[in-house]
Amino acid sequence: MEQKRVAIIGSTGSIGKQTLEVIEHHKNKFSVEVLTANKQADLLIEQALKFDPNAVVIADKSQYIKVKEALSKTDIKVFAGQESIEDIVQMETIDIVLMALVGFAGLKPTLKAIEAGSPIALSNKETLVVAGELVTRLAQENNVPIIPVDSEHSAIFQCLAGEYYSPIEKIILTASGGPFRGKNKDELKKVTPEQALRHPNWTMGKKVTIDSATLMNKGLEVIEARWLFGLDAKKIETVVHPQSAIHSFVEFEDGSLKAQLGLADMRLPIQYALSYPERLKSNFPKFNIYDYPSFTFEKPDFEVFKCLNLAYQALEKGGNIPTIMNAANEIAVESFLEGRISFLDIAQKIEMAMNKYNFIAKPDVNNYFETDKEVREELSSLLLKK
Ligand code: MN3
Repeated sequence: MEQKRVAIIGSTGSIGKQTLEVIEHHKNKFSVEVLTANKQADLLIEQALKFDPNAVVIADKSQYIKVKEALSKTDIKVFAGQESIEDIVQMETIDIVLMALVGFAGLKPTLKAIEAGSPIALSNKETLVVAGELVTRLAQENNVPIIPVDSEHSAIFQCLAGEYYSPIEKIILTASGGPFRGKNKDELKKVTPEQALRHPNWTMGKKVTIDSATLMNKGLEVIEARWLFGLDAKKIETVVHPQSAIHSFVEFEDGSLKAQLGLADMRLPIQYALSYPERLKSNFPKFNIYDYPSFTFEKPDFEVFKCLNLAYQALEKGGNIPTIMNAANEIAVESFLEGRISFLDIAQKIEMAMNKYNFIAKPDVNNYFETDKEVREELSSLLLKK
């Protein structure tokens, strides 16, 4: 494998940092071409000095001078602003873009990277949730591979290697169940953000950790899978598997079931997405089957964890409904973290939004952005601190 030049969009977040760990382990295979950060200028500077990229972007313009000065003794180019992230993904020297932004913010740079023809290792699931039809169609037209980083989708992607002509009966996405597995509605009424942030198996950013507690994360992943693998919603199931050892299953029409197993360590799917179609030797801790004397499986509780249900409904209705659902979820999660709404309110706010805003059956690119903006602005003024 020739050395790949990697652009990490969102390098100071959880996935971005783990991507740099992978690259550090495989310096002969990968080099860092671009790093971008939203606000964390100090960490961006530290990463830039260590990995010597061609260019960095700090989205927060007020920190441009700070970054520029800190890197003045290097030949690293420094840019600022959201627009610069959209421009930089089109740089010709990029071999693969690792898209690690969180939320709707990932959509525009992903569309720009597709336009430029860069392969994309996609960690940002919301991009496919809000505009999956558009993103996958453009990727196909531009011949751009989208390689999943999300562990469940990476598992399915790995199970499908070499199965190009094999008809799929269904895929089964595994879910850990989060910190509130087995709880009823009464018990969930008063849970705090601190409790919701205590995920049993995975260490992740705040947004996805809360999404895991509500099971919205699994709902988003169902929609993500629909677009990545071109499957009907009826062929996408979810199962609660508290050990988080099996990262997902594919069942073929002949009845054969394939699964991918590994530790709950995002560095493995990140590395696979970067090295695909090759596999690289890894120095990270490895899975030991004797640490897992039993695997258990439970049906998810769609009544208590209503968000999962809402996601299936959004997928079925299609159009801009998933966009509405996603925007409402992002604001509701933020509001819950601010202590302004309760845990169970999250699903309620999302459901209200899904019923309230105008349905557009066949959205164009502007409709997606307008829908997101409308929902986000209105709910922010209602649910967030001023
Ligand atoms: Mn996942």
